[in-house]
Amino acid sequence: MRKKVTVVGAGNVGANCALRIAGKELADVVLVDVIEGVPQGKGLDILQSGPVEGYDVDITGANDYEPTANSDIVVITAGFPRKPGMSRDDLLLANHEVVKTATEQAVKHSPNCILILVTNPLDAMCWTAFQVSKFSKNRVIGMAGILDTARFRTFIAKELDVSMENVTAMVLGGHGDTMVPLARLTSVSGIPLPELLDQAAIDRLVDRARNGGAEIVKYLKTGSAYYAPSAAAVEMVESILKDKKKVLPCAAYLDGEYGIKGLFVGVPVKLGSRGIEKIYEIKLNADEQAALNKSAAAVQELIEVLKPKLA
Ligand code: 2OP
Repeated sequence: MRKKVTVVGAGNVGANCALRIAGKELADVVLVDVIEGVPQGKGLDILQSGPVEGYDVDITGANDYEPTANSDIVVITAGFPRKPGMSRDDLLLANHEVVKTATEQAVKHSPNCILILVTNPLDAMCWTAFQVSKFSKNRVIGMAGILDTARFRTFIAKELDVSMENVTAMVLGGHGDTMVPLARLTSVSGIPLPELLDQAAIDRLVDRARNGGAEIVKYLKTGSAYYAPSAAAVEMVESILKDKKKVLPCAAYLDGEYGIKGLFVGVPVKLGSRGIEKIYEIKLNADEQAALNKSAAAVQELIEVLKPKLA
């Protein structure tokens, strides 16, 4: 039987997720949005690309969750995007309501699904979905680290004039200004980054990766990035559906790992058919742990605002 993925939110991120899932023939896709006609229209348009692109999956659009029943994965992208000058955290209360409703509905119709969150502020929205779904912690996962490392990898490849495919990178922490790119664990075909670039250059690239989302918002003016975010979310979908067990940086619920408890924060995880199958605890030096603690504290602040809303 074919796999089924629901994508909630038929905006730019959601539609591109649907397109990429179809392009890779990973699953049938149901695109859900509150705006009448938009998921149906985009769904049909993506479906009609099939004969040209050579994929054979079903794509449907809906304004309710009935057609999403028994999805294997639900990707939640719905929510308000940033405008220039806004931080991801400025979206907290509005997107909390969107994610709460989406989670309630998704879980009602697909009680056995795995939830992938994309909506910002990402780490806090994972917490909302986790509380509302009451799912086990391995089945609620946030997309951020793959995107943040993709940006870091891109900038490193450009700087060194090497293939992006050869650059692997590690970013920990929240998907925000306090994210923690780890140059020590970043390499080009195994060559540690600090052997290829001096500290000033590394700092410059770290800074650009950290502000990679804002850089694009500034250009677009009316919204945020969507090509790289959808590519990142679909890498997670693929690893889960094919049980590839890729080790990827994702937002995971920490229960004492890295000294952090009760929060979603970006860490390296193994993604397979059961969702998060392992959280890798890397030994951090004092500076790295301090930066991670600072990032976790920023996420905690948002959770404190949300807690009364779910009481
Ligand atoms: C970004 O970093 C939208 O959070 C997303 O571009």
